[in-house]
Amino acid sequence: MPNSAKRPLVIVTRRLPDLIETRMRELFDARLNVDDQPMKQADLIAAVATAEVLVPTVTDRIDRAVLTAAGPQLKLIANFGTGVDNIDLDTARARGITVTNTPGVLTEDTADMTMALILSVPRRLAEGAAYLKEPRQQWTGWSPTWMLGHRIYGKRLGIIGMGRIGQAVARRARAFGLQIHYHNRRRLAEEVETGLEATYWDSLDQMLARMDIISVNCPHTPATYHLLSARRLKLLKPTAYVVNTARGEVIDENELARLIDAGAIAGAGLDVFEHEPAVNPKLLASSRVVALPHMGSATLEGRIDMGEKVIINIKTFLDGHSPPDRVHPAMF
Ligand code: 8YV
Repeated sequence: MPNSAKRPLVIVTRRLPDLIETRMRELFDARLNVDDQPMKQADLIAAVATAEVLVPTVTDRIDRAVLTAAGPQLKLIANFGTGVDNIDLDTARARGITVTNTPGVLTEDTADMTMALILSVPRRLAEGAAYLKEPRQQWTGWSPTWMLGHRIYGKRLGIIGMGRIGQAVARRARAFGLQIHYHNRRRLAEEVETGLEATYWDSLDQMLARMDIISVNCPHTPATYHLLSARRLKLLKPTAYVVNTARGEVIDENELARLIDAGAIAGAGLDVFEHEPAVNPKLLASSRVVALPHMGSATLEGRIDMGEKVIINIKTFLDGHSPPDRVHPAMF
């Protein structure tokens, strides 16, 4: 593109992989966040006053105040991420701003991390690893009754949210000998269900009461906020584990922490939290909780693929076409 041509102003709120930032600089008048400090609401409001395209992440709250402050030139929010619960979709639509996301490319990485947590918590992986590294502890050697966890083979896994990621978790879990159960807004097509050997539960309550491990894989929407409420968490067996790689808001985190503390739930593997970056101290203190700092899609390959998707969405949109990953509020 000749230097004299006016390139669209694209404001990116966080540092992205070098390869992606380089390409963005080539294609757009890209304003990048070299310090990678999360932007405050005031910074976002200032950004949308001039940006033609905004590229936010999960750490940016693109709420009504931000969207109302947007100038008429802001036409696209190309989210770097699949979840769009950070964006007020209704206000964006009302203001004629298109929203895109990055589905598909982080499915396998997130499913891997889910499987890692499903293995880690019942088998006490983090506890064992921390034990050896703790200088005050002195490992005296193998013992037949020490550090015993629980077998996952043959146990019942209940997946909440059987979209791309839920199904990828089911495929992995079957290979580990888990029985697959699921609850979803819509029942899967018969051939998909049969292929996964999955049992559908119309009633989430009934499924919860019978599972050994629960995996949360649904998006956070107004309908799924605290889907695992205090009442529902109490339906779980005291031997059950909860794994969440979706969004913290889907679980009543305080109640989960309280029930684990009280021995009413066996443990949890959590990659996401209700008030990130804050984490309930009870969860952090519990030896029965494996807590990760939102790492589900944190592979270099995944983040490059996400960046590629963002670029394709922006380019397609600016070329006057419907971007491939356009988000419609009704999808969530
Ligand atoms: C992303 C995620 O890293 O894409 C998502 O929905 O939860 C994460 O894995 C994050 O959202 C980036 O904005």
